[in-house]
Amino acid sequence: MSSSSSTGPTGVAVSPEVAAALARGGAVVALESTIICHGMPYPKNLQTAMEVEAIMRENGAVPATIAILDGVPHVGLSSEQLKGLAVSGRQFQKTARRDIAHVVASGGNGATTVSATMFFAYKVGIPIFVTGGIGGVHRSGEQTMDISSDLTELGKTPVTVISAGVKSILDIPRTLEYLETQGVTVAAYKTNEFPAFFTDVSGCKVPCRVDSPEECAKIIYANNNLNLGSGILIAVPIPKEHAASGNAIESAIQKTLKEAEDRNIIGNAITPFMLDRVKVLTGGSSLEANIALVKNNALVGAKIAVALSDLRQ
Ligand code: PSU
Ligand code: MN
Repeated sequence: MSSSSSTGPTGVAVSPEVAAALARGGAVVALESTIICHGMPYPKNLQTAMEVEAIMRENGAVPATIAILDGVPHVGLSSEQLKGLAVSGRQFQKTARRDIAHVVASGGNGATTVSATMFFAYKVGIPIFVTGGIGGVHRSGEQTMDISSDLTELGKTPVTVISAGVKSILDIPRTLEYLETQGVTVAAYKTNEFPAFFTDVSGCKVPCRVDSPEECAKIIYANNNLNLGSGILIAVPIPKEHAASGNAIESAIQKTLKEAEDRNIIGNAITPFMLDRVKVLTGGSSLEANIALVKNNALVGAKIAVALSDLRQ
């Protein structure tokens, strides 16, 4: 998969559109590629990725999807590259921070998770990143120590991640505890409760509530001004009309957790396995909910990016 982007001294290829927007201080929003290759089936993954990019452009922000192509990290993909990614799906290696060096060294194709996407976004100067859900502390994580590197990345990389919270396939209270330990600012958008991806309820209160894109931009600005060095998580609840039935999802999750245990699925295979099985068990309604919340996050993320760009002018 070749590209028209030029690879700078950092070894990262930035697309001309993204490079131009960054140079003029315009609004740019990073997007991950694991959600495309491992989180959704073809062709819905491609449709969603294209719609998300379109929503951002309509709202004044330049989208920058991040992936590793033939060993070269790319920030901003052409439509052909995006299609290649969506069609290849699982042939692209799920690439978290720990996998980056190996995928690059071997000339491989990598779909970046939240941790790897944050790393590259920060490297090229993109302050905001939109996704669906982040990884977290897995249920029984206190025994398995399966804690997503997304959480440590948020602790050490000053990028703001917009997500619909974390799925209840994870241990939400422990995820929030871990984020606190890592010093991550966690804010919920127009709510006092941390959302649980498919639903707006988790039973967990957030330390901070924000009610507008401008308010989010001010927090990001303060974080940068003080050189805090840590990230920010803005949790946007799924729009009410798309919220899946909490009970149906929870019973699918319980079944799937049992299956994963019986089949000894562990490590980085758990999240894609759970997503896929929950989708099947809910008759596809979890996928539709997933698509709706990603698009909503794209809208909110674009508005925050524009507000931040205005604040910096
Ligand atoms: N949660 C979702 N969809 C996803 C992921 C998480 O609802 O696609 C992906 C993201 O790329 C996230 C990664 O960074 O899974 C976390 O994987 P792990 O749990 O192995 O750290
Ligand atoms: Mn893990």
